[in-house]
Amino acid sequence: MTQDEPSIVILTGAGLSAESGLGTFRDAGGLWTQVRLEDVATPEGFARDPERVLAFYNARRENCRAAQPNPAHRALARLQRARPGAALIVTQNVDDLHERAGSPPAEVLHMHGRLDRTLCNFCRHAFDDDAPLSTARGCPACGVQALRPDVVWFGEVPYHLERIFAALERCDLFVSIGTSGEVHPAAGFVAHARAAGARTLELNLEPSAGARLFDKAVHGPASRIVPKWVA
Ligand code: BV8
Repeated sequence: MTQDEPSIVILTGAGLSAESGLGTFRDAGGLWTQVRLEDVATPEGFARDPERVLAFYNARRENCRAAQPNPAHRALARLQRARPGAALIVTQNVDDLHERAGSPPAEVLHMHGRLDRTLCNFCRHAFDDDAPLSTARGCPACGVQALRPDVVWFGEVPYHLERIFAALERCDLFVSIGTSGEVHPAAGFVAHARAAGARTLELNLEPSAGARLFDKAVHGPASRIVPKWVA
């Protein structure tokens, strides 16, 4: 993002990909209502039962491959292509639907990692890969059988925080789309942007946990309200 561009930071969450058929986490029927996050999205859960964790992520890799970007992803990509460098997407999502919709990869920060990358839990070597994960696969760098999805689990430090906070401090507008505002540090971004003088807008199916911190809100399905906002 260039220094003098009026800048927009757009935080996206699972609600953006809901209409692409990927589950959200905390809605009725959401992922965290089917499995305990402590069992499948923490380092402790992986240490306790790696096969169970890898099976959970292999299933999500399958769903991700079958999913298609929806009109909301495509509208955001149009905005970014129309104004190169002006709109930075910070996504909590681990799918690649922003990129497949045409968002420039350099303008999409996956703060919770990506399902289509694999990480060695032993030497931290990370690489593009969406083959089935298994405890029998050795790390291509160190050979240890400790491969996991390159996603940020609870208790782990999210990616790109320095660049995210620098963008929040400089942005004119902070937009939050499809997130419940329950997970930190992402849930604190709106307060950070406000403190730096940005206007704040929430586009969500319903008011999030941080709703009171937004100057404006539009409620409805992302595939309807996001293209209207971008237009
Ligand atoms: C960390 C990857 C230390 C894995 C995920 C205070 C400060 C700091 C930390 C904490 C804190 N309090 C608690 C913590 C610890 C913890 C945390 O936040 N716990 C929660 C449960 C209270 N945070 C952490 O552990 C984080 N790490 O803190 O490290 C640190 C921090 C900073 C600096 C140094 C050190 C790591 C958190 C990351 C965990 N990994 N994902 C995976 O995907 O399997 S998070 C998980 O929740 C999801 O992946 C998702 O990304 C994330 C947020 O969920 P949402 O995207 O919001 O989804 P949700 O279902 O909740 O909501 C969907 C929304 O969409 C709803 O509002 C719904 O109404 C709306 N919607 C639905 N359909 C539509 C729609 N909107 C529009 N259209 C529709 N059609």
